[in-house]
Amino acid sequence: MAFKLPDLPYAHNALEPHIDEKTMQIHHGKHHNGYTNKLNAAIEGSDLAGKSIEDILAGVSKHSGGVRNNGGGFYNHSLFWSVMSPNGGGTPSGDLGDAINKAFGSFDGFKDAFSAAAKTRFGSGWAWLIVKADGSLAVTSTPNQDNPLMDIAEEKGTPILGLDVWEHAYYLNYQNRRPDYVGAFFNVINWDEVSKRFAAAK
Ligand code: MN3
Repeated sequence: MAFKLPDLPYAHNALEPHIDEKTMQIHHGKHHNGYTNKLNAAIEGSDLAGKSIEDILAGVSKHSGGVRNNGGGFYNHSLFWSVMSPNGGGTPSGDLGDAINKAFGSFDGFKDAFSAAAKTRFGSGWAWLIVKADGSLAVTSTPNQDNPLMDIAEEKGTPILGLDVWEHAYYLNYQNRRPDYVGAFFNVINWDEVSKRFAAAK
């Protein structure tokens, strides 16, 4: 069973003005689609065909660069679309809000840590909010299409929020102004979805 490009859960223009329609069309229809097709090609006929993407990523050090890059690209973007919403923004409440306050002192403490991770990731990569093995939260970042599920990750955990800081994610609208894109992302974060992922990961 091959991996399938997930549909966007909203229209391409739904996240405007924070993320523009053209970027979403290319990002989902070209980039994410490309990772999906290349992942399928990389695992076709191998013992990875039929495994879950999480299982593949957990043992990625044993696989080819194509599996690492495209498996990461497939997983990361699938998560990314789901943690954004045109009705997003604000602050998380409930268990997730409490866990963020415990880990970072306050929501602003979290926002500062996550923004710093996104802005200082050199070149292409991702910023993450992860649930560690002990159930606590941490902010981390990874290069390229790596992610914290991979056995090669410096800091491992279950990602519940991710921000793509590859230039293809923001260049049309923000050019070199990555910090503006990172700031705008907070207006579209789908905290209901992040809370669900937190509950499932604990
Ligand atoms: Mn991308």
